[in-house]
Amino acid sequence: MYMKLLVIVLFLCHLTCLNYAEENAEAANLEQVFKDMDTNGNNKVTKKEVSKYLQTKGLGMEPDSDDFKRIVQSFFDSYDKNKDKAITVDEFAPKKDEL
Ligand SMILES: [Ca+2]
Ligand SMILES: [Ca+2]
Repeated sequence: MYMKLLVIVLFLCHLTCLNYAEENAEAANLEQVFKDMDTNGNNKVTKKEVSKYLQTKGLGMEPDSDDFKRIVQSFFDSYDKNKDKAITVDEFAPKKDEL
């Protein structure tokens, strides 16, 4: 069960890695994923929004379970670079010209 979730997190990380190597189409995809996660549209994705998003992906996990919390936490650790407990679009889908 945990392995399955880990694969999903790795897949999301992989999407970000692709963003560095591939054309802007990949960045557009990431921005779309970001918008899907940012349910209140304030251009920041909170842990709560990540949890909701992952749940809608049909993981079939209890939101209060330790495994699920661990997944959300590792997702956050990967993307929240300045540790302000919110992921911005720049953190999630960095633009090439900022590298
Ligand atoms: Ca938000
Ligand atoms: Ca942040």
